[in-house]
Amino acid sequence: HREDDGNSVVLERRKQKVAPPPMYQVVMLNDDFTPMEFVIEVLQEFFSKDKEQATQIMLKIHLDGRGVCGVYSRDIAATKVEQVLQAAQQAGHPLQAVSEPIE
Ligand code: NFA
Repeated sequence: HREDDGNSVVLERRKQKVAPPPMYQVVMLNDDFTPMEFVIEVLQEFFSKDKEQATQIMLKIHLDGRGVCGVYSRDIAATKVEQVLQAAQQAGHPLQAVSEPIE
């Protein structure tokens, strides 16, 4: 309840900003058949990782069973999953990916 000095207009407007959209992580799952190099290429092409980042994520998935490839809005995350599944199917690899809300 402070005096209106004109600045309050700007300050109140900031409080009216809408909530950010919920974010989703794209998780890739390990399997015994998809070549490591294919996973690295997918991470570079669809998740904008450089070779070093892509290799680290691939190895994390290989060792832990799953790994986060990126965090996006719901629609973008769903598109990333589709792109991975289509590329894997095209190449004849069983690579799987899912999107899930971040906790
Ligand atoms: N586990 C696979 C292999 O040894 C590599 C892989 C990593 C597959 C990450 C899927 C995801 N060829």
